Amino acid sequence: MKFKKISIIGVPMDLGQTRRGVDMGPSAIRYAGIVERLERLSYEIEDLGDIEIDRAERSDEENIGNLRNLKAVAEANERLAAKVDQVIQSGTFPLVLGGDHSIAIGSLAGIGKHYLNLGVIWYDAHGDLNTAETSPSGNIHGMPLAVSLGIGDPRLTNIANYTPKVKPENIVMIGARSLDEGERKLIKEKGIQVFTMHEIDRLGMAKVMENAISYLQKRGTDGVHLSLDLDGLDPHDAPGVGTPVIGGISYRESHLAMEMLSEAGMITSCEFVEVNPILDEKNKTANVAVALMGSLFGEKLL
Ligand code: 4U7
Ligand code: MN
Ligand code: MN
Ligand code: MN
Repeated sequence: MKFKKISIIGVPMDLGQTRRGVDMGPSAIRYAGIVERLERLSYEIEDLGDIEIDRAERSDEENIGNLRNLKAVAEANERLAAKVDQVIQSGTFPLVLGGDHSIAIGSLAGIGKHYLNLGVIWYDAHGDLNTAETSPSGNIHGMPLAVSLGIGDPRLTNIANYTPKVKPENIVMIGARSLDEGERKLIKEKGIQVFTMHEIDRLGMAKVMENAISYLQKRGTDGVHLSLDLDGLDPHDAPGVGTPVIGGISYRESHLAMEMLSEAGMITSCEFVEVNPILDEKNKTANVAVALMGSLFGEKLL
């Protein structure tokens, strides 16, 4: 890792979906000891606190078309983009803690302008490639990857005043096992590289990560953002998520994936999202998130 300093940004966002409690994700991850864990790896850690979210009780008027809480989600993502931009400008590593996955819109908006050829690893049970037209739920946490490709409502795609934030051929999805019809279509149309659970079962995680890493290296990426949705893991290992899907990636496999990314030294920003302590078992999911961050930032047993 070429960074000495890590800046933590909490995003207590729950407006991208309908389950309460995911706004407490950043607190749960801090409580699980993220700062101490990374300090032990001799990074300098700066906790920038939380991005402000408009907490007014929501009514149906906040839903614009099929986009739930559009205005509040867009505003928070503008603030997050500005904060991430500032962190990268100061030369430190942005570590974003969610919050629901709609916050990837703001993270990528802040990151994208700093790279000519940004890569993205989307570690998730879902594709997050819906638009207002294809979404079965209207939940913006199911749309951030499409938005970052420039596909969707301009009030989301134009955050930070440019679009797109990433090219489809620079995206690698890992762990997918629940895709909607519109998402499948987009994956095929755009040629997005996907390692579904089938490939993980068939090849094993070591081979999948080797392939994922060499794919992004061959693409000539000058930075790689890791967007890790805890529901990419199996609900047995990460029960505290709003949209669990059985048959997921194990804790061990995830651990290995993070170690391989650490060895490759390619990750330049990341976010860990969808931790919901209300749905969790004794903060297990936040503890798993912190353990994975430990591995990603270079923790070794010996
Ligand atoms: B997450 C879903 F329909 N695809 O769009 C949708 F299955 O950030 C789920 O990955 C989205 O947790 C899950 O609502 C979003 C649904
Ligand atoms: Mn998901
Ligand atoms: Mn997601
Ligand atoms: Mn989810």
